[in-house]
Amino acid sequence: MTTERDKNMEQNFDKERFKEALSTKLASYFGVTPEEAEEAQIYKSLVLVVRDILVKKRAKFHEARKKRGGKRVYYMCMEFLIGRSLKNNLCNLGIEPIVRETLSELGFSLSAVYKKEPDPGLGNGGLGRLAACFMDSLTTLSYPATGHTICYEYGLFKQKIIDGVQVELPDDWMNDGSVWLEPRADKSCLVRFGGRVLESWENGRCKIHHVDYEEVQAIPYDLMITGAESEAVNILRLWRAHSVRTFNMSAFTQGQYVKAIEENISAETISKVLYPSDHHTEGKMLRLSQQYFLCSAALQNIIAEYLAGHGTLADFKEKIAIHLNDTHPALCIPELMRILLDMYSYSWEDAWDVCTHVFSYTNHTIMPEALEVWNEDLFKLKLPRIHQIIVEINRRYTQELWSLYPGDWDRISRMAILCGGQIRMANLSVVGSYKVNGVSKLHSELLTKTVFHDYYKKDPQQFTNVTNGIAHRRWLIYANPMLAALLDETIGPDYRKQPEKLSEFAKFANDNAVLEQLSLIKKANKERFARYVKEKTGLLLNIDSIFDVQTKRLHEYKRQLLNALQIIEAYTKLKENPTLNMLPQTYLFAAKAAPGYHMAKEIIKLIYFIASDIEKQPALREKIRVVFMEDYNVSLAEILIPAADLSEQISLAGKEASGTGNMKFMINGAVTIGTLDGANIEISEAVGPDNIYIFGLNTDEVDELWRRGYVAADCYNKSERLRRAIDALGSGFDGHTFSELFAYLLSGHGIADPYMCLADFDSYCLAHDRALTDYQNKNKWNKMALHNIANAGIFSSDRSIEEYAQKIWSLSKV
Ligand code: 26V
Repeated sequence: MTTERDKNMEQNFDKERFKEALSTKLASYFGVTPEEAEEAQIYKSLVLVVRDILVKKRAKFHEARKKRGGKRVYYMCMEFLIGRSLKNNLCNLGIEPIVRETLSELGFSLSAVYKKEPDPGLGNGGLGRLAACFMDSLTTLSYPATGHTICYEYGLFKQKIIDGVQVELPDDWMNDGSVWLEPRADKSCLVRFGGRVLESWENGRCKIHHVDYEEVQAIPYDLMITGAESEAVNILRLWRAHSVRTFNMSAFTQGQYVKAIEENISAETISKVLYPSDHHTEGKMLRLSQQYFLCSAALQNIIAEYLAGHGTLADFKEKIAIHLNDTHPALCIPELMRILLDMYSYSWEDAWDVCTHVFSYTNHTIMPEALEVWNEDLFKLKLPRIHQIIVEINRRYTQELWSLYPGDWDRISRMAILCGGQIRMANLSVVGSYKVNGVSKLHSELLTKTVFHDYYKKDPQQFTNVTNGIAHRRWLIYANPMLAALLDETIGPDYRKQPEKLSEFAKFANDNAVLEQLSLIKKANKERFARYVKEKTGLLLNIDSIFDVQTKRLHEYKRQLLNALQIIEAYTKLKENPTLNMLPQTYLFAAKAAPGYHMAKEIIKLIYFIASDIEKQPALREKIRVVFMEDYNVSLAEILIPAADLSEQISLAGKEASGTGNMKFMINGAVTIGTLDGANIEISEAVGPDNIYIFGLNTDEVDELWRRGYVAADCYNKSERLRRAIDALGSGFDGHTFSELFAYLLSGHGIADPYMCLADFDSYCLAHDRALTDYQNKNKWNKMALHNIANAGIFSSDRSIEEYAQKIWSLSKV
């Protein structure tokens, strides 16, 4: 029987015990006493102490889960943008105050120790961050879940801006980041590439022999995931590729030292680096190798674990859910088929029945350039057995389609997995999954009307929506502790685990003391951010200006260019009339561009030189200022988002599947200026039209305008404000002209202004004007902020996960 003491080990965590545990780690790993230790040693030893707590907790959770039996979920994703772990874990465990006090007695500041942790960039943006938020909620809610991903040696590049040009530097996060990881060599397995497939008949059955392949060893590294005030500890399993060829001693002894090492290199490249261009597939074979590497290693591991616990695969499909986060892990489907057919002698029908009861799939974009396809000939060379299986899945599926839609070749070829020498991963994912979902109401609806329309017609029940969410503990409670304290004080702490209770904050909409508090908190967060900016860039921000923020990946469809045009217009007007009485405005940007994305880099350059132009005019920069923050990542987001007054969510309607930054800003009391796109629509419904600035075309209007024939020049000719902004591109900023962007917007190579910045410009400016006017009415603005916070509960990933558990995975809590 577990005693009260065992039950919650961290509750018995006191200063003395902590000091002792920390000293032991410092002594055994670094040979120093706390007095002699350096900050970096404190950081690493503290991580080791936390890990010890988690290992014990994990063991208990594991036992409870085993005893209960039931279903578990595996969340498959090529990216988990987890952010730093130390603070999150200390807060989740409720031991942050003790750690802070003890360290302070030893002469260390916990905040400084936090900064020693690298921020692992194991994802590009929204998709990877969503996966991380989901692991947080799954664990907090005590669902048995395991994440599988790749342990990239180099995460997303570090960004420097030099003279307006983005320069990419390697993100070597493992050096100080790997202390969190537990290598599990005991669970390693082999993944096969290349070779040939031979068939032979034995006892009336076809046997498959894969020969001449190359093997790569997959070694998992486990990261323990905590939940808030939760007994659960789940695992994120990160796979690293190693060469199985042992060091070539004979080459070495023959003096070919370098050759002996070179032989080990190729296998390891598989987990070397994260591909940095989201929304654009390049069809690179290394990316395909990464995908198969993850799928094969994870599935071998899932099956081995299952057999260890159950002895047989009999109930596998009742006990296991495997979720494909986008199409990137879609090879899990043919890989599970391969394992069941070739290793466990399943019939095709039985194996397919397992697959189609186990897999579910979330789509994250309908942008055509992000939909993955592989060249079939190259695919076949790299993965011959998997290719055979896909051919057979496709053959059977198209046969079924033929009987449903005899003679309808167009439809059948649209729905086929193989077509024109290409393998279509989205089609594979839909065909192999029992449920498919989009990530916001609008996006899920668009899926059934466009890319997946044929499948939707065939089986409407297969499609559903689960609107994205964010880990509100990380993004509100830990990132904005003052706001959390105000909420605790006003509505009590229940919202921490029941985010829908945030709605009780609406009761304080007319409480002037609370509104005043809210505005003081925003001010303090702006000050905190300004200190950070001062330290990083030397710039002194004006706290009394409105902080207007757009942070997200740099992409044409997200329209940072539209934002820039609006700023140019305001700036040009101010230059013409320097004494203009206007609300001081600070425009903050942070964004990484894919390294090969020329237009995105031009937009960064434009923002950079608008900023530097303004900096040179001390009188004007009191009124308008632009700052481009380098190297956007989770840690920067955590300090920048709480400081925002206005949240820019201005994608062209129909293009942003959901957005999750919009939710992070909202829950921190920023008001959104945005289009009717992705989850903005649901945000707008939640807060009501008076607490958001909606502008621009909606999806129907965008479609209609395309059909009629969109002519960007017409907008230019009609609007004086727009002309002023666009003409300024030609005259330039800080000595740099932007003729390419000018041409992009007005004449274009193919279509001018493909994301319709000009069509939405006037309406955007008007929305901005309204926001600036409202901001000057402090009481009104504070109320808007309050309503945004009070209505943000539904955008917690706790709600998303409850929906996945119910509607998709049929999962229950331990
Ligand atoms: C595609 C590729 C192509 C190959 C190279 C690496 C890579 C990485 C990611 C992607 C898929 C991008 C899809 C994506 O990130 N979608 C975003 O998902 C968010 C979470 O659902 C959502 O909030 C955003 O609106 C959506 O753009």
